[in-house]
Amino acid sequence: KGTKPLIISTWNHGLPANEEAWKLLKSGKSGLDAIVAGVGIPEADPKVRSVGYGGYPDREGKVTLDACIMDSNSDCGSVSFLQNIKHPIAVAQKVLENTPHVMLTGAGALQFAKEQGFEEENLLTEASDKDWKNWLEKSKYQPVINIENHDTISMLVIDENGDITGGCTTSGAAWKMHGRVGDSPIIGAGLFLDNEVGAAAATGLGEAVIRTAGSAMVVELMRQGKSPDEACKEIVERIYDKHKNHQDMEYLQVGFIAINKAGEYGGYSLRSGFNYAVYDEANGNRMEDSKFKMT
Ligand code: SD4
Repeated sequence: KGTKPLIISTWNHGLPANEEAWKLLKSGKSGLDAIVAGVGIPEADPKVRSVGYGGYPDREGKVTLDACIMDSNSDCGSVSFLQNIKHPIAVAQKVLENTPHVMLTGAGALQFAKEQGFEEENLLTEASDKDWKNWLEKSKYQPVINIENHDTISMLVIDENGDITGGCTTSGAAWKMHGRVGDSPIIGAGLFLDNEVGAAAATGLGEAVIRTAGSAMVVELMRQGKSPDEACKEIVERIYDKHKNHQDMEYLQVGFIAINKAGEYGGYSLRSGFNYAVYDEANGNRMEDSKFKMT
């Protein structure tokens, strides 16, 4: 039932991201290059307030970015707490390709990015600066479900040979503490893949995804025979069980997307409102609403 190639990305900004990634994939570029170019579109878009340029800052007014990328050989690269670089996913690719390491963070990640030729720039737009100043008046840390906090872009790609790649990039939770790192740059939490099995990625409250090793678990559930939909559902149920008496429950949203080796895909979220963009040969590029546990 599956189809290859296939691209799936979280949220509405997944549509233009898929469009670009599909173009590259069809022109013979690697899954990695397709992902970097694809998610690079929302990264550069100031209207997308949860990724890259124009992303909401932390509570000190600093835009700090998290991203990671992984290929079919299980090679990965990640940057976290990176400032002043518009395309953290591209830096993550350089970590994968040009270093013996998997993760670089903060000042070291910035130093590496500059050595690789990336330019430093201010990522705090006037609009995000204004929203931050409004937030400061009350300084209440209480994310708004599906809006402030949950618009990471994660993209999973299976090419026509059945090789799988994935990437994830975000400005993280709005108004987070300075130095906070979410799930998105953590291999196994925000993103995971095993080229023998499939791939999964997360969006939503990173703390909950990290606590449960979310994306790694989705892939393991698929290894045991679950469909992408079933695997995403099972881990969302687990996250619910672990959090139902937790202070985070009130505003908790998490969503997962997944693909398997056959080119089947699926997704599931805790609350309604999550959607993802899917691109394949037969049906083109379109949005699909995720199934969910509760409203
Ligand atoms: C995080 N998972 O940093 C991300 C949040 C998200 O826009 O989905 N953000 O927790």
